[in-house]
Amino acid sequence: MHIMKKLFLLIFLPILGYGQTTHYYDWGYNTANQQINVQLGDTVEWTWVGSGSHNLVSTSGTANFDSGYGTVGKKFSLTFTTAGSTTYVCSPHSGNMYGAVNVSESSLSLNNYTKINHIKIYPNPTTSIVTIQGGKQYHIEVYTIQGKKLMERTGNAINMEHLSTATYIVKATDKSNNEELTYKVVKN
Ligand SMILES: [Cu+2]
Repeated sequence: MHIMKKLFLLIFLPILGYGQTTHYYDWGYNTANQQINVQLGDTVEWTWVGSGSHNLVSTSGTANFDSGYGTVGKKFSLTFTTAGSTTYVCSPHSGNMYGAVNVSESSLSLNNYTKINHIKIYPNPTTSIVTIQGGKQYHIEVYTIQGKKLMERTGNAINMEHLSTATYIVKATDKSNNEELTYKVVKN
């Protein structure tokens, strides 16, 4: 079963286009409140730095891990295949060595969402429907700021009426054109 699952991930994750980025972090006395945001399928690798002997153990959430103890130069890496957050600590130094890995299930790159588009979306803020200027047919997706996909449809407008008051990411793609527009939309 375990081998089948690994095989499945190896074969299908690339096809489905999940992120496969490796994120590198230090792990030592001065690593309080690490917040590591990754995409499903990404790997996080920690490297032990500084003095002391430390472990890295999950305390709650979707993943379960225990690196065992090590000293400077030790590495521990993990690929995250379930969406959600997992908190972790170094057992003897949980006051100043702790953090969370937040795994989002979408392929939305949160680094890109502030990029300025010359095509407008309106109205923004909105109370219901937002329209992308130009009348083209897009694949429109709405995400939370954390990258969780909430809705999608094809067209040049989408109705956000039932969503609660917050800021959302609206992504519009036109594959025929390699066009990808990303907006921050405020829902009132
Ligand atoms: Cu420690």
